[in-house]
Amino acid sequence: MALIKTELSQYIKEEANKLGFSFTGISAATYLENQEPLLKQWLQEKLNGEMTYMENHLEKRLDPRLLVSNAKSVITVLQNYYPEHHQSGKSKYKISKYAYGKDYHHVIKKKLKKLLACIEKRTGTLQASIFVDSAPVMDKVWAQRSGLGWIGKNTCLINKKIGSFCFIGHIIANIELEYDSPYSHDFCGTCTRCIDACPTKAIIKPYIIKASKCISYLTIENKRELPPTSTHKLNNWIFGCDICQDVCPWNRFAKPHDEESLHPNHYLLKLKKENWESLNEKDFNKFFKDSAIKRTKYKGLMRNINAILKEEKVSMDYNKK
Ligand code: B12
Ligand code: SF4
Ligand code: SF4
Repeated sequence: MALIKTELSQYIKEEANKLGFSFTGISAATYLENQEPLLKQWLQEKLNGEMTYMENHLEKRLDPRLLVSNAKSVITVLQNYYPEHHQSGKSKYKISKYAYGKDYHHVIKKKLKKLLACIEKRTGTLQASIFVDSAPVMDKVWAQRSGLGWIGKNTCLINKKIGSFCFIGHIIANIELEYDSPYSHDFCGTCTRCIDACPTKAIIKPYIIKASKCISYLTIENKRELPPTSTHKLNNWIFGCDICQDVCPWNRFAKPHDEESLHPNHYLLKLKKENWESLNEKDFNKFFKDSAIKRTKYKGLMRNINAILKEEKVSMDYNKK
């Protein structure tokens, strides 16, 4: 039986590798006891802003066996999304790298479906589900538990070989497998670059983020007008923010991914500020049909652009005085 588990686990990792996932790790599906106080504290302090979905299904978020009955294993994959070509120049509004290509939820789900089909060829039909930021699952914690990296002071999962520009996905299944050891080292050391560089001071303490201050939250999750105290800190970011990852020394080793679907949207790298400002809803829907950028909807994206424009006008008027 032990040999079967070892062989099957090895096979899963090889198939995941063939599908282009960067790394795969496996953990026993158990209750995340040590996460309960941390998650509850984060919610109690209202660090989730208005993301009320984070308050729901706490038991499921902490225990994958409540998501998939008889779950025994969490198979976690990392997908590198560090792009070869970046937006560059001052004439650009900035989009975070995770949204350059097709919506990662669909891209990874499709690949995980193929992986599950491979596993089922070996095992027969399983009780299993695929998760890509689509359900109450603590993605980074599972990646850390299955040895794929550590959670840095910027709160991102960092893999020593590819850095933090990677997505996380899982298959939770009712098969027993061979489990990897949790990642026990934290390679942040005395570094505080991410904390120092964050323009909104959203990393309120090492490893703790106040989401409602984060540009990613403000420009994507937030449904209201941007708080006037934040708009001069956006630094041209109109969808997400990569600053605390761009400054991270562990991303110096990031290598471009080769996942076709995640290559930058044809229009994205070309668009200059004036093109973004004059974008109409029809073109937005056409250009970003398959993109994660759709999450803000046209209205949200224009709200972000207009907030930056308004801020620029105020500072120009001030300088004229
Ligand atoms: C909510 C959310 C956000 C929120 C809050 C961010 C956050 N850190 O939670 C906002 C909107 C701000 C956000 C932004 C981004 N997100 Co997001 N987000 C999520 C989501 C849905 C849940 C994360 C979560 O559980 N938060 C709850 C709190 C409690 O968790 P936490 O901050 O990780 O807190 C832990 C630490 O505080 C720690 N802790 C507490 N006290 C202490 C003390 C010590 C000493 C230590 C060591 C630890 C510690 O324990 C807590 C629980 O583990 C996940 C998907 C998922 N289902 O997991 C994606 C996810 C985390 N996001 C992702 C991405 C890509 C981003 C962005 C990079 C997007 C962008 N470019 O704009 C930014 C990064 C900003 C940042 N620095 O984190 C990826 C991250 C991949 C990776 N390599 O880490 C995920 C995993 C999605 C995915 N499946 O790929 N996100
Ligand atoms: S994503 Fe940007 S705003 Fe959010 S914590 Fe990182 S640097 Fe700060
Ligand atoms: S910038 Fe430094 S402190 Fe922040 S996550 Fe990277 S290594 Fe850790």
